[in-house]
Amino acid sequence: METAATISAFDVYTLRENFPILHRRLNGKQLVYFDNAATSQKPQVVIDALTNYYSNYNANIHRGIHTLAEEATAAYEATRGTAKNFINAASAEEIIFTRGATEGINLVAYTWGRKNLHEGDEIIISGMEHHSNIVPWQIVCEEKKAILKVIPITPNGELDLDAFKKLLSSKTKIVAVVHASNSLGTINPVGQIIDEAHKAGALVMLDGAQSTVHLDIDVQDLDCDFFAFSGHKVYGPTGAGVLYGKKNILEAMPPFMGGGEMIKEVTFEKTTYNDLPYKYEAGTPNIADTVALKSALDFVTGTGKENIRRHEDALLNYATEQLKTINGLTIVGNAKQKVSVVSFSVKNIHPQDLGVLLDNQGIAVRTGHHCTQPVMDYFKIPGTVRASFAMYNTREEIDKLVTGLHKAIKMLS
Ligand code: 7TS
Repeated sequence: METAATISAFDVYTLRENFPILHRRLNGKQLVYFDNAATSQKPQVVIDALTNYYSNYNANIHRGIHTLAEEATAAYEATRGTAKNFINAASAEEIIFTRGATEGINLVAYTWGRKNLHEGDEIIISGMEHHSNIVPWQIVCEEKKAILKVIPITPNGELDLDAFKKLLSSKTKIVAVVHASNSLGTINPVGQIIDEAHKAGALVMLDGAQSTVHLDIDVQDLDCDFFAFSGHKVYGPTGAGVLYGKKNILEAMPPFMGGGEMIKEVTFEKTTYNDLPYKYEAGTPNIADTVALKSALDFVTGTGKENIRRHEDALLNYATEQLKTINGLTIVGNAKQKVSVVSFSVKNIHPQDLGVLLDNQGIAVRTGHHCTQPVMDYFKIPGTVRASFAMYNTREEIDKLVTGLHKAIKMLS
């Protein structure tokens, strides 16, 4: 089987051979997997990395002097180096391993938030946040009597930047926004948001759960203070993710969880904490999945983010064009800049009914509010059908979606 490194030009059919699950058949039909925004499928190199770890060098890390422990530690730390390069952090100390984006955001809200927020301080989020970039801030606001402000969205699914500028003040302590929306596809103008927020003296946390797989990420160029992503949306295993934070900010924050590994010395009188990044990695971490995350990031880099982006943009444009030809179908989220996510609703048909009928035809989409209930409230809809495309999807699969939708709509009308 070819690996990404051996693929010279971007050939989607060759690339697909790296993903064994794409051979799966459902109800006699070949699987069409369009739920990539929820989680992407895994290339063989990632599956092999997991098997290899458990078959050959499973051991606990950072504490053993035996060979297996040294090998496991080296592999775990190699992922840190790869992740640092993948998002262009200034140093590996700024890469904290987490379970995913949700844990990264919670870590910042609980540690930075608890230390730095006071009564009357303000946090700005946006109207298109995933619940995991809303609820942690609500919890810390309640505890610290801080105030949550929300950047409104516009009918085409973009952020209202004029309204954002008006929300900013010396009371704003942090702006936490999604880089690319999981339910609308919108790529937010985060460079501008970061500039404005910094001018007002606020920090910026980016939720990179959807952007990391599609866009080039350079946290130094962006100048964001925190950036969180989940490995499982970047072709890696579940349960392994990254929180980036600027070193001086991470150093000044209190730890998240207490336990082994995050300490230097423990006595009953006083405990001193470990250096970065270990201060935020209490207990035995998710070694296997973190080790395999390196293979996923290398696979993406080997395939080439630019190649992937070009392919996914073409899929997005083709799908948008084709879907628009369906009577009664409305695309929800028409931002100028989008990642390859298309949400839509069909007049008088519940999204879930469409989802079930598409599944019967072997087509996996997500339906519902996509953990962005305020977005659905804004558009006054119960939910959408969402097709989200990955590097391995094809135009033929989009044709199947369109045919499948025609069939489903006929049955439901
Ligand atoms: N932020 C955004 C923008 C997301 O899309 C998601 C997951 C998260 C945060 C949370 O990521 P996790 O890996 O910690 O769970 N989004 C979705 C989705 O759109 N469908 O399923 C999960």
